[in-house]
Amino acid sequence: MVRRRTLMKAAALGLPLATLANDDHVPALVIGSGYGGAVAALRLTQAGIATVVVEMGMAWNTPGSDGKVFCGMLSPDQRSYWLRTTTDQPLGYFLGIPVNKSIARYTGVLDSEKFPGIRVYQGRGVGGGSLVNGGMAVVPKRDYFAQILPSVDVASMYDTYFPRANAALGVNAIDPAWFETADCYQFARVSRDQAKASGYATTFLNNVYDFGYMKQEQANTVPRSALASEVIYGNNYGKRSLDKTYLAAAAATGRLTITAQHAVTAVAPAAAGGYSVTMNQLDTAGATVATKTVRADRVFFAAGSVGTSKLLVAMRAQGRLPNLPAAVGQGWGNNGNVMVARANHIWNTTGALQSGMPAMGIDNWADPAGPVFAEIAPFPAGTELWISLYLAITKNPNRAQFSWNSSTGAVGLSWQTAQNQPAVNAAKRVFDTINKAQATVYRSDLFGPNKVWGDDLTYHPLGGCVLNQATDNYGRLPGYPGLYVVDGSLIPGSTGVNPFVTITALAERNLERILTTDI
Ligand code: FAE
Repeated sequence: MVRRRTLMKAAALGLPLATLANDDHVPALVIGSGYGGAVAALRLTQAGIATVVVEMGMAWNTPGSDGKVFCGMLSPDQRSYWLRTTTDQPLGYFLGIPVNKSIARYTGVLDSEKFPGIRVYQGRGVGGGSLVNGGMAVVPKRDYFAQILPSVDVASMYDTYFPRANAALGVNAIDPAWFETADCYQFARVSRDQAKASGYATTFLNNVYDFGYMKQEQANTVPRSALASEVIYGNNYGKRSLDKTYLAAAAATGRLTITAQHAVTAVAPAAAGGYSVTMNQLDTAGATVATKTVRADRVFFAAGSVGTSKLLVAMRAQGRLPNLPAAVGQGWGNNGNVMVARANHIWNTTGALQSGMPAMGIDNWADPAGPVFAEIAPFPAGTELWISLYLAITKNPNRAQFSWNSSTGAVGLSWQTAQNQPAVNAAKRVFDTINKAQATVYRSDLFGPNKVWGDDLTYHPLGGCVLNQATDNYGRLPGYPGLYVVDGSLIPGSTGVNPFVTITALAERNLERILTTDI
């Protein structure tokens, strides 16, 4: 079992960190510590099952030489990116000039994983995407959820599992009166007023960032985080990331251990029963310092849409899990993500101070000619730029597949940038209308020289191991009792809103069933 001394030492720091040793045997092993993994960790440990979460990224609990755990967005250092020597900002240009900078290669918190047709941004560390995301906690539209996951009972999701997820995630609503006066949301008010004047409705977005803390930031009574341009490289304060919610609650049961900086490379049936799980222990430069194999009675795949899909496709191709269904690796999508920015008139100032946490979206989802749900995104550069930025979520029907490439020994993703054209078309309808009504133009200098659309990146990878296709209706992998998928790979490429509440609620539903019938 897990070495007790290490465990106790680390527990004093808050997280029950412990390093697995070769040949350890564990009842339940969870691969990855994002939303799906954190739900599995909490519900398994609450049910009395000792659970080990294996996470390839770091436990972000130690301040750097600047006294902070995470680096700021305006001064990225090695902590910002996963194993890169230059930053890869979503907006990589300004006035058409590249703005990325050199950094030391390090196991940083944000991964920009490059496939031929798309860059997929993902969190790396204990807490997964919750460490780097915008915190927007949005329940999908009920009729759209019913369309994308027809095998799931919709009433139980909306009556039980979405509320359960929101409560455990610590979701809170912004005070609308404060929103109207806060300097840090001037950018959102400008975009809202322009949307309204162009015939579009807007809606407040809930968040897991503590809006009470943000009010104090605005009042200058606490150290700033969202108001200090912190978001995609981590928040030093204010954010209820999973290490403070689900994982902390799992730790409180006394049955959780977390093995950080270990990347799982193989899962296969073990002769002695259960599954053998092989992993590489990584140093902060990403080098393997040890390889270990442990045995687990049950394995929960929670490495995210890309991580889980890559691992399962490789295991099938390598003959370690040869009977996985053909649907494993299929049905991947980018949630229709596309980014765009508009240039405002000189009198429409968006504010030098902008909260890193978005709080409002333009809701044009009901438009049958091109549904769009566009988050009004901050551009927290610390100076007035007159820019209105948006992340549009659209109903792009295109999907891609993961497949094993025997010559490179790696798993590839077939997505082509051109497959994102339906997303661009839908977003263009909305923002052309706003530009026309406002007599404004697009910024064409931020995503590349003369490039209006940020169409080659996504923050919302979904699918690859779709519920009721690649798994049964609760995430069980057919033919392999004791193997489960619990993360965003279950969702077929689209959820119409920012995805983590959907991922969390679906994991809650599936874990409840798995615990009552399998364990
Ligand atoms: P995820 O959270 O990605 O966790 C997977 C974990 O597994 C990661 O910690 C990996 O390091 C780890 N892992 C991967 N492979 C391995 C391996 N082989 N061995 C061990 N560990 C491994 O998966 N969503 C919203 O709803 N609202 C937002 O405001 C929002 N903003 C975002 C902003 C950014 C910059 C990004 C990148 C994402 C954003 N998202 C947002 C998306 C959201 O974070 C994402 O859908 C979830 O984190 C996905 O949850 P999963 O559990 O699927």
